[in-house]
Amino acid sequence: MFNEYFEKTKGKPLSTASDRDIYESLLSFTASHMQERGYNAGKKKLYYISAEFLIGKLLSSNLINLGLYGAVAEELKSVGKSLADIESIEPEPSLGNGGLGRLAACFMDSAATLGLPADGVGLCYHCGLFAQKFKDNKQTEQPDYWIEDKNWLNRTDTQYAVKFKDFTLQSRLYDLTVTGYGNKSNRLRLFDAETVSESIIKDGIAFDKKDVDSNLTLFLYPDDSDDNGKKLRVYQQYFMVSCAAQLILDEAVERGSNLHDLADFAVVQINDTHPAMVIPELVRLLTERGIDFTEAAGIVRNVCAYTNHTILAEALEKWPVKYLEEAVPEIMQITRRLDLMVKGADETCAIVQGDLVHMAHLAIHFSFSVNGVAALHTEILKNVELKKFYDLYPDKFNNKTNGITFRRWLIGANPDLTELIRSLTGDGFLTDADRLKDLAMYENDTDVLSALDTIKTKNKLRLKEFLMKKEGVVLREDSIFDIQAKRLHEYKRQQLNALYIIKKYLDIKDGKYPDRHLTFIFAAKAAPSYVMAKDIIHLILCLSKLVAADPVASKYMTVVMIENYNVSVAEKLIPACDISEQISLASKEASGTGNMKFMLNGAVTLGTLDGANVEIADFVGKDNIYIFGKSAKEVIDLYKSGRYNPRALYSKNADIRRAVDFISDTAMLKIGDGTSLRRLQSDLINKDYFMALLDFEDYSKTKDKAFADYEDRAAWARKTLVNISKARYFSSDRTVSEYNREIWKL
Ligand code: 26V
Repeated sequence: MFNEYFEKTKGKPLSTASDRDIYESLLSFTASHMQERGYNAGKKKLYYISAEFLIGKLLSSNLINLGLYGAVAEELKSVGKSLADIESIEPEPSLGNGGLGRLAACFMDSAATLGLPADGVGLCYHCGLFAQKFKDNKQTEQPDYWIEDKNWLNRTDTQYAVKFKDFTLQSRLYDLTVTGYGNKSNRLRLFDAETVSESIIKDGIAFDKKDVDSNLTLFLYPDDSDDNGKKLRVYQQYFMVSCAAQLILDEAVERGSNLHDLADFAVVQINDTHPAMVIPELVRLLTERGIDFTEAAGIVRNVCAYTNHTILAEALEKWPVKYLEEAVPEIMQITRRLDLMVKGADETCAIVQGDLVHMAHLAIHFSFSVNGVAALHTEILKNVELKKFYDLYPDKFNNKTNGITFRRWLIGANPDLTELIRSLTGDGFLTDADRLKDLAMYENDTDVLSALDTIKTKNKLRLKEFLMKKEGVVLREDSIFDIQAKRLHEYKRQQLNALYIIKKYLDIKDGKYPDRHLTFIFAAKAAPSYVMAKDIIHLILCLSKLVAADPVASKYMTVVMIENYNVSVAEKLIPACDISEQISLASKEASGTGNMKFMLNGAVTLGTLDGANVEIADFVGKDNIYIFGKSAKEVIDLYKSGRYNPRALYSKNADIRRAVDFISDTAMLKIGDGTSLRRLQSDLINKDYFMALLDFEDYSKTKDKAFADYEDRAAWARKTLVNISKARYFSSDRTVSEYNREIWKL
């Protein structure tokens, strides 16, 4: 079919075309098929408002969902072309930081697949998150342009005026079609500001932060380490929610709402606090259209639902009153009136406290549902972090454990495993993940276990080839691939992993060799102004160089930090993984979703009892996961008592001291920057806020055990089979169905 389309539209045979020609033609071919599907419709519609949609490349996933992937791949193959090569031309839209944005993208896929009328609403960033480049073993940031002349965005005629205090910006809506697997489509509605200009970007990702009309949608999360950066985020957020609110009301009226009954026509999911200003903005627009303030506030409360994705205090947004007053005084005024409506005895639940607006408090008071993203996380919200709100509104709180779309993370990323499962259980699991339970009957089938092992090796070879081209590193496919891929943050504890690597390196120097070659892979971006995170990247890159240059150590281990982690890299990395590192300090990782992707692809988790790891552990059982470290309760108590003392651990434990001391060893200082390495070392000894030293011993012991167990190849393959089978619960189809049944009611 594509062959014919190409010849007709291009006037030449496919076999003579360049990969770029084919890519651009495939894009229009696919887009026209998506148009034909039509859109999910209904009286009530969900608006999932999010500052991030980490959608990844779209060609393959669109072809998969249209059911055309296999046929197009075959057609291309028959004329000597490869769909994988063609796909590599597509630029990846990096419209997210990590899990929160990727979750939004998975939900879009599932909602369309389930036939729910559900649109995503966000911003059309010109560069998205920065592109990461390593220079002198350090992270640098570059703009990441992704919008080419030929792209997936549909420019619409929809425009809204967004009024700030001193000026008005005109928006423009761009739609991205999201087609369900074998179903109709929904849309991702991305707003841009007409006046934005890429020409103001200078020297990496620097630009004039005060020039709001030129810079508003240039980047995702501009560096907010200074006041102008913070103000810019307020402008961005208001622009996003004002466009969203205008769109929601216009569409609801079009579907027959008189606005008093808005809750019968629209539900808004507020994805973390970034879109929380949609609450006062909806109130403003409803009063502008003649509804009285108190009724408007009630309507909005019945329309909005809020998802919390973090308990880290520094990530819970609080905006200075004066920024809001400077940007949109009317919204500040409305927020104060809303605050008065909920003023009770407890000052700590107020929305406006002193000179700060607590965005999470605004979202909780004026939503009908508040959810956490994994069972443990929701319990911590209810009983610790948001306890006072839970006491006020016990019925609002609920849990929705995250999920991932199997279309991208299994069919797309791991075609061989998909084929094996299909041959064993039939096609059903592609739309009904529960069917993966049928895999359990093969637990003792040696043919199946050895097929799993063969597929893993094939995926390792694919990763090897990819990294050879991308970074010039050479991996060994007979090695154990131990992978930690996620945002760089101290609570996720990449530094703990690095300390283990140092220990292994020093053991090897002492003549204690591992049974098998070990490959430690990291992939992570650090926020541009996050000094400690950048120091950790520097440590890992220095270790990687040190090991590679050592003739003995390099025989037993390899350390790789992949540049510019993104969805496409994840799709290569995850299917090749043996051991999935999920080692956050217990109580700190709200859920994690990488943990689910790794298990679905047959990796075994090495992790703490944190976030969704707790549920993973419950499902797979203790023989099929490696758990270590202090519990969430122990950690929370330790914070409360203020008794954590890393220096005492450092003094007492020789293994810890040896690893920590090595960070500033002369061998390291020869490669790295002494200021950065010593700063990190001193932080670990004197502060170690996320308690890496506390869990070091248990982590080392447990990791050694996992490496030893890997040598019983059949037993290991059985663990991978159990993980794949039990991953069924973590399908985002299940999560989205729960949201719909209990919150959205579409
Ligand atoms: C954001 C920031 C930004 C500034 C620097 C510090 C900092 C720390 C944390 C965050 C987190 C923002 C929210 C977020 O991405 N949460 C993630 O949401 C995922 C989907 O629910 C979940 O799986 C992850 O556990 C959670 O970290």
